[in-house]
Amino acid sequence: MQIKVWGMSLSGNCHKVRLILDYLKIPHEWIETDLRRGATKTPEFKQMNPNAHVPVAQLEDGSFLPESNAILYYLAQGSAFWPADKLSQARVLQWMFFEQYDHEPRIAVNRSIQSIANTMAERRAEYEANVPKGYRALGVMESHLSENRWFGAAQASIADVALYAYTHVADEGGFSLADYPHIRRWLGEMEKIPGHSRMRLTA
Ligand SMILES: N[C@@H](CCC(=O)N[C@@H](CS)C(=O)NCC(=O)O)C(=O)O
Repeated sequence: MQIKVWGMSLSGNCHKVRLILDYLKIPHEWIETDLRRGATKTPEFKQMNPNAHVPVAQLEDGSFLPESNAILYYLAQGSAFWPADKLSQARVLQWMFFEQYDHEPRIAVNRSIQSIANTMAERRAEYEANVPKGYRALGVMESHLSENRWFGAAQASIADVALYAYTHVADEGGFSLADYPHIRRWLGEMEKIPGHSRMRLTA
């Protein structure tokens, strides 16, 4: 069967999946799922992902796979976005774990508070605590990119896709990239990949 993806177009975790599908021209059905309307909290949705998060992919065999970076890994097998040698594979995973632990919880959460869920009034303390932590993660990326063209491998990989998702809209969470020229250079290179798209707040 054709791959199906339940995703919200405003979510960077979901946009990662859209990017790899489009880069690799993988036929799929996208089922727009708006978590702000409770779409991830229904019993039917929790049958697919008991953790009640998008994205979720339904694979060729009918089974369900949640977690954006696991979906990237599955879809990129056999393509240039998953390197062949063991050390590069480990480096790609290194940056994907960094993305989920150090980057996304700051950059994506502040974007949600400021621009998606609009919960600044209730969550200002959390937002402010995330500011230095988010800039710290951006600093780690900037330092890496001052000496490397890509994250993890000699060419664009799923580590770049994972990190692109929320970095290119960091301003929507109040993070300025003005002092991060290497990150801006890398974002520009990502945007040249055939099939590329940016997220839009109005999606
Ligand atoms: N680690 C997960 C995180 C997924 C996640 O946080 N999804 C959010 C949207 S970006 C969600 O579905 N939240 C549901 C909710 O808050 O009700 C992944 O990378 O897929």
